[in-house]
Amino acid sequence: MKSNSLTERLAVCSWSLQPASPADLVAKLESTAIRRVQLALDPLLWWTRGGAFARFCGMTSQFFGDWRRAGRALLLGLAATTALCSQGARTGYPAISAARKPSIIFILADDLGYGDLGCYGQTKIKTPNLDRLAAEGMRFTDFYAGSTVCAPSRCALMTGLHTGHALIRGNAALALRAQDLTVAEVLKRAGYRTGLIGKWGLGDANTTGVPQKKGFDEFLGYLDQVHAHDYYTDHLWRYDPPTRAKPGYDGQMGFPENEGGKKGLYMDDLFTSAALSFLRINKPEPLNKYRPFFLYLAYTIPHANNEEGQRTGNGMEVPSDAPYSDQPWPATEKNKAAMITRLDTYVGQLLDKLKELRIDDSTVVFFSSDNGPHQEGGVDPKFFQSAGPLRGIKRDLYEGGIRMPLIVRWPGKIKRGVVSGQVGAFWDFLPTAAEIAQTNVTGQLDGLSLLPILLGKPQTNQHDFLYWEFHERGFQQAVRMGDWKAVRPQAGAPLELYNLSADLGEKRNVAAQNPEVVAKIEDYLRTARTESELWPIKPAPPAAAKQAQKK
Ligand SMILES: [Ca+2]
Repeated sequence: MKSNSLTERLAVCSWSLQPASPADLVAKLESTAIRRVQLALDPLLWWTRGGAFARFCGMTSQFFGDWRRAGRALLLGLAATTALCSQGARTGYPAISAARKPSIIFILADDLGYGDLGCYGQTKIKTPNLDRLAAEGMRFTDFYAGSTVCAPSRCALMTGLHTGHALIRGNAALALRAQDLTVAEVLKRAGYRTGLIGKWGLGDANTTGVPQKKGFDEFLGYLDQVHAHDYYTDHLWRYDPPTRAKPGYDGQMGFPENEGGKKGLYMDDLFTSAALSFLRINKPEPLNKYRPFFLYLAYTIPHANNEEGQRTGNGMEVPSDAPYSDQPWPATEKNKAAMITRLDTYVGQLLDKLKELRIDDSTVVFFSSDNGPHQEGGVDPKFFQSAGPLRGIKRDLYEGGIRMPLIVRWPGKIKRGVVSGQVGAFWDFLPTAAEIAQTNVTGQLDGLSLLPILLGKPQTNQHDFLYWEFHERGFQQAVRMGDWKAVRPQAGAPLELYNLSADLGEKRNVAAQNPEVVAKIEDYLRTARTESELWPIKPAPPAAAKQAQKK
C-alpha cells in the first residue's frame, strides 16, 4: 500500500511515481486507436496524464470493470473535457521548428571517481550499464569537473563559467542570482521542457537561486547540500507549476516512510522513479509538438552520509550491500560498491525506458561526476583505486580531485565506442547543450561547444587553458594547458608543473626544467580570474599549509 500511497500523494503533480494500475492503463491506451483520438485533442490534457487524467482512468477502469469499456468511457470523457477546456490551451507552447530538436539528459553522480567505472578500469565494482553506455557512445579520458567539491562544480556545470568567474567558487550558503544564466534557462527559452531531479545546492528556499527561478519547470529533490547527505530524509522540496488541469505544488513534500528514523524510502530510488515518469510524461510526440526535454538528474550517491558516518563509523548508506554481501571487504567498502552498482542499475533503467518510449535515438545522454572520490563515511578511496591512476581525491586540485568520467551517447549521431582525448570541462556543457538545441547564447562564457567532437567533426575551437581555484585550504589554483598541468598549492607559492603525457600521476614536478612553460601559465593566471569579495585570496591556514608542503 505504501507505493500506492506515495503515488496518490504525488499524483496531484505531473510526476506520479510508481507505474500503478492507472498508469498501466494509460500505457495500454497509448497503443490503441484511443491514443490516436487523444493526439488530436487538447495538449493540456497531456500534462494531466500523471495526475487527474490517470486518476480518471483509474476511476473509469474500476467503475466499468474492463479495459474495453473503460476505453470507451475515456473517449467520452476526453471529448467532454476537450469541449470544456480546449480554448486557448495551446498558447503556452513555444513553437518548435520543423527540424526536431533532440532531448538532453545529464546524469550526475556525486563523488564518483575517475576509476570507479568498469569502462575506466575498475575491476571490482560492477557497472555493466555505464559500460554499455560507453560502448554505445563516446567516452572522454580528459574531461574535468568544475571544482573539487560539490557546489562550485555544479555552478560551473549550470552556468558555463569556471571558478575564476563564477559566483559560487566553494561550498557556501550562496544562491544564484537573477543575472546568473543557467543551461536550464537557455534550454527553456529554446522550447525545452526542463526538469531537475536530485541535488541542487545552488540556492536554498526563498532565495533567487531556487531551481524554478533558474530555468527549471519542475523540481524534486534537495536544495541544501547537507540535507542531501540524508538518504532517508522525511522531506524533499518539490516544485511543479499549476495548470488549468492541476493545482501544482511548491514547497516541502513529506515522506512518512522515513519519519521518526524509519528507513522506508531511499531517495535515489525515488529520483529514479520520478525520472522514469518524467520521461514517460514528457517524451516528444505530436501531441506536444515534439517538444524536447532537458532532464538534469543529479544523484547523491556514492557521497557519504557524513553525519551517519560520525555516529556509526559507516556513512555509506544504501538499502542493501548486494551484490557484494559475501565479499571479504569492510562494510563501508561493500556499501560503497553497492551504491555505485545501484547507480549503474538506475542508468540501465533509464536507458531501457528511452528505448521503450522509442526516443533513445533522439535523446543525448551525458553521464559524469561532480568531483573526485571522497574519504568520508568510513571509506578509503584507495581500496578500489577510485581515482584510478590519478593523484589526489576530493578537495585536491590534482587530477584525482577534478578529472572525471564523461560518457555521452546519442545513437546515430555519435559513433559507438569512441574514446576521445579531447580536453573539456563542466563549463563546456552549457554551450554544448545550446548548440545541440540549435540556439545561441549571449554573454560571458568560459566554455565552448564540444558538439563537433561528439559528431566526429574537427574540433577547431579549443581551450588554451582550463582553470580552477579552491578556497577551503587558503587559496589554491590549477591550470591545464595542453599536456601541462600546473598547481599552486597556496597563495604566493611557486607553481608546481607536471607533464601529464609522461606523468599522469603528477609525481614529478618539472617546473624548474621548464621555466618558459611556467612563465606562460603565470601570464595566463594574471588574467584568469576576476576578484570577488566573496572569495578573497587568503593565506593557507597553518594546518593546510603544512599539508600542502608535504605534498
Ligand atoms: Ca560531490
